[in-house]
Amino acid sequence: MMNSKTTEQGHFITVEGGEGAGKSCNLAFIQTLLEAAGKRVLFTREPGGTPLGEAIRELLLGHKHTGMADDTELLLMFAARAEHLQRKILPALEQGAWVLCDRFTDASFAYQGAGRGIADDRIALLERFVQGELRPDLTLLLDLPVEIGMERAGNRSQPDRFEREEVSFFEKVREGYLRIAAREPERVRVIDASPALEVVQQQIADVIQAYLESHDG
Ligand code: Z5A
Repeated sequence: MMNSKTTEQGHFITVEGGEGAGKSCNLAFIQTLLEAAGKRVLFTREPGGTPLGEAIRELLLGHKHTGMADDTELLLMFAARAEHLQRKILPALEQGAWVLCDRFTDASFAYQGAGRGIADDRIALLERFVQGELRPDLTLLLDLPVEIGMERAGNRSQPDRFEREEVSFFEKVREGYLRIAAREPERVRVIDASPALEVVQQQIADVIQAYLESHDG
């Protein structure tokens, strides 16, 4: 699907990272860069992005179901994703928008796979079922040591169900993300998110600029 793109079809860009990696501030920066290049951008997020998806997000991140089984967590992520794809992402791409998404399926491999221990091939089964051949065109992975991320995120008054996990969980998530990046270096560009914001944003601007130059037609 996305790999045999026509000129009218949009582009699908995702941003990933561990706890406190700085996705929120950098997503706004990426949107600005794309819009300055004349692209029509649809910003969205996972889990969520649609009314039903946001309701599923509440179930996943809230504290009502703290003992949720790992498979349930994974299936809810993909249920929200199916809705998101059908109702929002695919129609936007078909209309030529640049979809900028805060997390996508790499997060399922990192959190439910590497973090919770669900085998990659089981996740890949759902990926194929829900997405077919669709994969992001470009993914920016904001990477930083877990302690720095936790320190940055630490000021939140109400940690969600994931943010209550141990350091060891987030170490596994980070390793999971880095394995994906090592496997798919063309798609997944690793950004060192540990220095000052302007240094991080310079790296991001370079990646976006290079992507725009190689895909503008
Ligand atoms: N999840 C999953 O398990 N499986 C899936 O398939 C999907 C998701 C799709 C919700 O995600 C949870 O869902 C997530 C994974 C799981 N759980 N966790 N953890 P989320 O993306 O909504 O939640 P989040 O990861 O906690 O994101 P966040 O709260 O938006 O954090 P962030 O965007 O990465 O960080 P930030 O708020 O931009 O920055 C944190 C602080 O650091 C803030 O005060 C900034 O001003 C500061 N900051 C940022 N950059 C810098 C630099 N460079 N220097 C100094 N300070 C900085």
